[in-house]
Amino acid sequence: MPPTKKPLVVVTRKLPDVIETRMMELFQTRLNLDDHPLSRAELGEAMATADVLVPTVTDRIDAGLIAEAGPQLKLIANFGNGVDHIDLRAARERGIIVTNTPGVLTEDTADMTMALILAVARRLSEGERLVRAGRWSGWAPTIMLGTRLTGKRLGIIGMGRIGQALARRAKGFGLSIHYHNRKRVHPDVETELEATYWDSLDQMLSRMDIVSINCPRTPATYHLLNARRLQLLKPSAIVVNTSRGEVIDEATLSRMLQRKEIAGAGLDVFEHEPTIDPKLLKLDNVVLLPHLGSATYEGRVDMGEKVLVNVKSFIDGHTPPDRVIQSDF
Ligand code: 8YV
Repeated sequence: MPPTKKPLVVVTRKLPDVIETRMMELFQTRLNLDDHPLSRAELGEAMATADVLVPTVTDRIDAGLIAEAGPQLKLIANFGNGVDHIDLRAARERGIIVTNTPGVLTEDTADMTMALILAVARRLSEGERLVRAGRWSGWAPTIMLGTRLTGKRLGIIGMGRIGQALARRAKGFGLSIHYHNRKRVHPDVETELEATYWDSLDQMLSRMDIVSINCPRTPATYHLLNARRLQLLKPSAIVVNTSRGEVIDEATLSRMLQRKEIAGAGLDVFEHEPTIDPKLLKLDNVVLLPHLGSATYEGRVDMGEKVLVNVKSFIDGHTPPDRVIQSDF
């Protein structure tokens, strides 16, 4: 009997070596060795030939691309938690299963969110720039004063895994925890986190010292912080985003930061990555990171292992554990 052909798995970006090695042992795998972001044409070719596509956040898989998929493509096993770059409806209509990598980047992303809160409140990047530029003329009682965290109110938008992990950390820094979520979390979680639930996002926004975006980007959360809502914030407020840029109206946020209508922002994600509103680049009261929320070695390996399990279980004829189900979008 001729050996059965192994399914072709196409991976769009460079993954940790240990994951790529295992991937090649298990499947017929096409890697992206030089790690360039795939063009639309390259993605189309991948969709036309792959049995399984392993994309990342840098691949926009819209309805047009899904229409170009060959009949053999049955699984899109995303390397990443957020699946907003994939048209889930088009995938479902075409009978393609989509999986993601939940749970393994919670702690890393919560760490980065806390780091951004501290960095903005205590002016870390600004101070570092001052020292490196050779402009520090010595200690003085009133230079570069920041804002104390203890006793302030943190409003978390999206109290899922990452929101809760952030709340645990923030409590340790003496912040009081407030949140807005589609659904109120279990009373035991509220008790543990001493968290106050706000049914009205508008009312919460106007009372917070720090606001952190931790909800996924879905059609319902696009520009959730629009101009009207941003104007509800106190002028002393700090906004932090480690979710997706599209949840905030970036142009309005930049303008308000420039005019000091909002005190500061810590942004790890942007509306048009990797392009950033040029106004933001000129501001001292913002800390800007290149989408590093889950960027730890351990996190990337864990994400890769999740992808391997999803692909393997699918190929073996089982339902992959991290199937993104319809109610998720
Ligand atoms: C990932 C993320 O780095 O998983 C996510 O949703 O935002 C990031 O932490 C990226 O999306 C990988 O595709």
